[in-house]
Amino acid sequence: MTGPSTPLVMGVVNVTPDSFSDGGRYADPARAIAHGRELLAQGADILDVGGESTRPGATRPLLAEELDRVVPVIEALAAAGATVSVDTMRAEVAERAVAAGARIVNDVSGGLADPAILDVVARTGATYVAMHWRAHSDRMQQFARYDGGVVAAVRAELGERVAAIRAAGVPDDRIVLDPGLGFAKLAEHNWELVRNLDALAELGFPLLVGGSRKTFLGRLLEDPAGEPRPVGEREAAGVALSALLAAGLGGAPVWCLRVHDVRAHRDALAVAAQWTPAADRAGAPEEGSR
Ligand code: PMM
Repeated sequence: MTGPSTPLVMGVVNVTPDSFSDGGRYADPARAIAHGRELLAQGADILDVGGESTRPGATRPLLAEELDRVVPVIEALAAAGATVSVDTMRAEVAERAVAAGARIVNDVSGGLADPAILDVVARTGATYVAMHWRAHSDRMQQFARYDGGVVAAVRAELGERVAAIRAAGVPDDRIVLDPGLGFAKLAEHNWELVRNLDALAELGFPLLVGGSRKTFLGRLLEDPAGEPRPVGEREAAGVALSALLAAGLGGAPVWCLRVHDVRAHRDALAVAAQWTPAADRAGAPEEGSR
């Protein structure tokens, strides 16, 4: 998989009662399907369907709950022609999701939570997104310590995940890596990572970045009393981040951006694309036009 010059846009479809970013708005499958269709119409390249909230402090759903949430939504969106990704840490959910039409398994634990997920990925031929992760969300912030520097640690730990993923039989051209913004990270760790994506790109895989609406943006925009900007009011900062990453300011190309408001981020990418070579630019003028 080679990175295009403009990143792909992955639209988030959280089928959860408690996600921090969209707090249960699409918990009902019918509403989640309608939301997914809307994101497709806004220009999403991939729809990421998840049934487990990973917001800091979240507790895990039962396996049966997670399956009930995601399988009907994946079936409907894949049937509507979407490229669907399943956001899960569980092998069984990954297996059922691929059977329902998902082509990408997005595992925020990079195979650490349920190592059998790697066998499912190898067997089914799915593309695998391995995110940097240290612990489940109820205790992950205890692990936000990086004595030798966050970039070196994330790079080394993702490198270990790549070894495990390869050992399970997943070919390199189906592996994508993700720095895991907000997962066992303090605000400054996230900024350090987005400024140094070149170090992660050196591992040799496409990169996916998910910064949309996260706490580090809320902290950046905190009010004079030190209160973080509420989650629903962080979109503009996330859009700015997407534009800067798409323009290459992360130090390496980004293959895909995981976002909530697809239309706003698409607009940002259209602006950033004005700095890429004309041949790669969507909407580049035909020869002779002015
Ligand atoms: N973040 C969340 C969930 N899934 N998957 C990947 N690959 N990368 C991320 O950064 C990521 C993810 C948490 O955000 P949400 O609650 O808004 O979905």
